[in-house]
Amino acid sequence: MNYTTGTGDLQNWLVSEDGFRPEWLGKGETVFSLGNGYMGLRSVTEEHYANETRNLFVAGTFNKFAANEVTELPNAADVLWMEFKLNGVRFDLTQGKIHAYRRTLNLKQAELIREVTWESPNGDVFELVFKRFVSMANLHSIAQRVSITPKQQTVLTLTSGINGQTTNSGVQHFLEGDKRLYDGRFMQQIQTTTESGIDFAFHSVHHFMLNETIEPKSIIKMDRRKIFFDYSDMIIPQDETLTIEKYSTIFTSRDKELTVETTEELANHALNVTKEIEAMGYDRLLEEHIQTWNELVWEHAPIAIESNAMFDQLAIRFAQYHLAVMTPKHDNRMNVGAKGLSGEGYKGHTFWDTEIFILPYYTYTNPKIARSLLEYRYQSLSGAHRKAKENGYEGAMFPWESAWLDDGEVTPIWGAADIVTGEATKIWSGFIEQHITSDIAFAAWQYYHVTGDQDFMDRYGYELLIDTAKFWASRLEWDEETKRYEINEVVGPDEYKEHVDNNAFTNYTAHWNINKAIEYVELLRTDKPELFEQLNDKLDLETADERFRHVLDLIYLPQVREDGVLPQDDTYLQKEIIDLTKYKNQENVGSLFLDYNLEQVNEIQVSKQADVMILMYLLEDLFSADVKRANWNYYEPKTLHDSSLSLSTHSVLASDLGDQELAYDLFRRASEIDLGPNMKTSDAGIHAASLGGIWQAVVNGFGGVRMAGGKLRISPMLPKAWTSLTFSIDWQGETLDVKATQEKVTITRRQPTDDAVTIEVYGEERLIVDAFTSEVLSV
Ligand code: IFM
Repeated sequence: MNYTTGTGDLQNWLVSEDGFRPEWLGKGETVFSLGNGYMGLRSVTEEHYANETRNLFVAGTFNKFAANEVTELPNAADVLWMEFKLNGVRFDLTQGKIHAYRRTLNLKQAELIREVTWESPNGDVFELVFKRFVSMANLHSIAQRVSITPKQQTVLTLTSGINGQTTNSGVQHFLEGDKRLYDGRFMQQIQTTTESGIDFAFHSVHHFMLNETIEPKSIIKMDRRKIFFDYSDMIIPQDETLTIEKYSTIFTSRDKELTVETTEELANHALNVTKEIEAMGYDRLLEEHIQTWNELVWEHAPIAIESNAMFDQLAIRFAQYHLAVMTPKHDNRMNVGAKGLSGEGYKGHTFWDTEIFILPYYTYTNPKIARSLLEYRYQSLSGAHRKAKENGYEGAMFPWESAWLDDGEVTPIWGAADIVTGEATKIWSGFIEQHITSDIAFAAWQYYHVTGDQDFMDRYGYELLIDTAKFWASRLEWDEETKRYEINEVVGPDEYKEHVDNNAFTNYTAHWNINKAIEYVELLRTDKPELFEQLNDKLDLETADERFRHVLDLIYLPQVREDGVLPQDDTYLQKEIIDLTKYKNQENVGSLFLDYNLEQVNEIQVSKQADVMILMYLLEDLFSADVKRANWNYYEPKTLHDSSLSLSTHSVLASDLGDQELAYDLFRRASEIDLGPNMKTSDAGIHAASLGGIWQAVVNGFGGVRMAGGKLRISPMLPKAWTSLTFSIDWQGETLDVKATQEKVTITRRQPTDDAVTIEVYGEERLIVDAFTSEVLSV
């Protein structure tokens, strides 16, 4: 990967690859993936290669292949596909000679460009430029432009169309459906998912130009789940350029904004849109697309890092780019997948990754989107109730992995091979990784305090907070011997410790959840009697409240030892300590499993990811700086950061502890999870949570932004490498612009009012009317 190809206005906006390596296809497919939250398109090349993974996902269109499989996001038809024959030779970069090659993702324009000079095995030379984008302005459109300039007169043959033979690793989620050609040019393929019955309408059309529009000789063909054209006998004179444009649209019967009722109406609408976008042409479509990106992302929440390390600015833009590509902002029945919309990994499912890692980005910069993502959780309460009931509990027990709103739990049961037993490893998360419930409650509370969105609280927030607390109150187990409530048999955030008792993160956040519910029941009772009555009817608040108050002080909260260490669970600190050097310095994550199976790992003091440390980040007021440091010193050396969620959390914490250089090192390592030199880490898709975490490392870490106890704190501390950091955040309905340097920070209210805003800056509460500047002080 090359990060320095952008110059002038495009400095720190371009990510490039300078060579074609078939064994590294997955990296580029993911890192360069395109999308608009409605759909995500893996960046495969037009022409086919072995080991490629051609993926097109439309958010929220889940399907279940068979009763014993879990719901997953189906891989839709391939509309990118084009096969070229140049003077009778297939265009194939594994053959002949590559004289020049560069593929670049322009983050600003969200456009992918591949430039190749290729010599075919028979000695002919061609310059080819491939461009494409997935429109942010028209969520259903994909535009491609291919320019071919031969160095000798050339006869071109092209096969191109819609290929619905795609699968999810062999699983076909679509019925055959109908195919049809309209007006001799517009290809149509209608397919329906096998179980969920969602109709997909795919359309593609080509447009050819050689100085002027041409109509090459063509023949339409159909095959199983496939419709395509064979174009032949296109003669391109030496040094002239043939441009081929391909416009495709994807619509589904899940599209909320459509008023169509039948598949036929859906298909007609889609066909009309395809005609419209073809008429607009690539350049106009691109212009609109760029403008929308600017409005939604680059001008909306710009972050500027002045640094001697150019990579840092690129890294935060890369994170913002992919967050926009993966987030279904158009529909509150959908959420973000752990791999966004860029790969089959985790089946398109939503995890706590959204609430704890991604949501803060939106809460602080685009509350509307944050609210939409939280509304998804509210709407999935039925599944959470079912899961609670099935497990003998009350209230809302959110699934560890989520797909459809009312699905309940969709975590697969069996995972990777156990190297000792030779059996598949059981995935316990869906059964006992339960902290997701308080994570969602926490995120709703955080959203409320940062945005001040009372309407959200009245409609959804109080209910979410109380219903989740009801789950915890029923989940607690009374221990007669110790006379306390415990939470046993769980997996905490550290997934290398299964079936543990009293995981600190789980117990503390459950306690926090119940405590908040008590506060809100009281508030409703006194200040909002009508809402109290409504929720009482639904949740039986009186009984719930009684239980909350009874259990609260009896919940066991593991206590810090004399040396300041908080036990991660009842047994972690008694487990064997081994030399982890080899695994800490690993090139690929999970190297521990080449030597141990999960059962053995369970018995070692080794962590996959932040556990106690993330507790100390989220509930920061409960722990002193000394305790945080002691726990860092104890747990970090035992943490392999085998989950991509780990490094960014550690970076924020290192910032909190005043170790900016360590924080910077961790920020860099987090940024390299997808963008770095390891060419295998991103094969299954982008690391969505890590990208949200990178934003947190910058804004919550170096930018020192935090909402604690309902109050805002902004106390930036930059790493040495940075001269300045500029960003803006939304705080309770207004925008604050923050510029921090090594010496001072200036906070400016974009829409000042007479009511001053209170912000804690370096330990002092400041009443800011329009702007405030402070010297940088260590915290
Ligand atoms: O949610 C995470 C989990 O914390 C670690 N394993 C991967 C999941 C999805 O990203």
